[in-house]
Amino acid sequence: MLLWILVSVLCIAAAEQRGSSYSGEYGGGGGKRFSHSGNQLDGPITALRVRVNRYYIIGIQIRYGNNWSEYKGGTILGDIEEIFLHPGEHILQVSGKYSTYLRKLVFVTNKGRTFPFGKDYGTSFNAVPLYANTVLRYISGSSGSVIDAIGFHWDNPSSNCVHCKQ
Ligand code: MMA
Repeated sequence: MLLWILVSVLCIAAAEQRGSSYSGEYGGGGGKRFSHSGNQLDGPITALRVRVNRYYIIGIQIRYGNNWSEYKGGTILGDIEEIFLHPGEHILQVSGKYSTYLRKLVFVTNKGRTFPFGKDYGTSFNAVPLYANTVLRYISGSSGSVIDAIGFHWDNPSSNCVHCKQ
């Protein structure tokens, strides 16, 4: 009986922790691969920088906790747009468009805010987490002189930095 209770509790705990899912990859096959999987240890996503021109999402940089990721993409074309999230604000959905390269990104948060970047051109995608109460934790993709492709990794929200000294 005791063992049965223990097994049930462990199963419930495991089920509640389940949360990882992946959406993507959206875009073309060019560029060099990148992944921010290590950056998620710096904390939740707190800000975005997206470089856009009239055709493409040229580049992207994401702030995890207090640390900016490396910038990926082209460094010449376009204008950088920067968005800071509010404390406790998380990205719950990313839609967009691609045609050979990434053309448009629209980030939607749990505070009801929507941040669109780029151009309405190409094939649409709509990326959301598979499990309830999970959020965007990091991105991966391919880049060269623009962002060629992007994928979204969802998981339980992280509230702090795992590998920093607090
Ligand atoms: C570079 C190279 C390609 C990539 C494009 C667009 C100009 O070529 O890295 O592989 O597809 O940039 O990012």
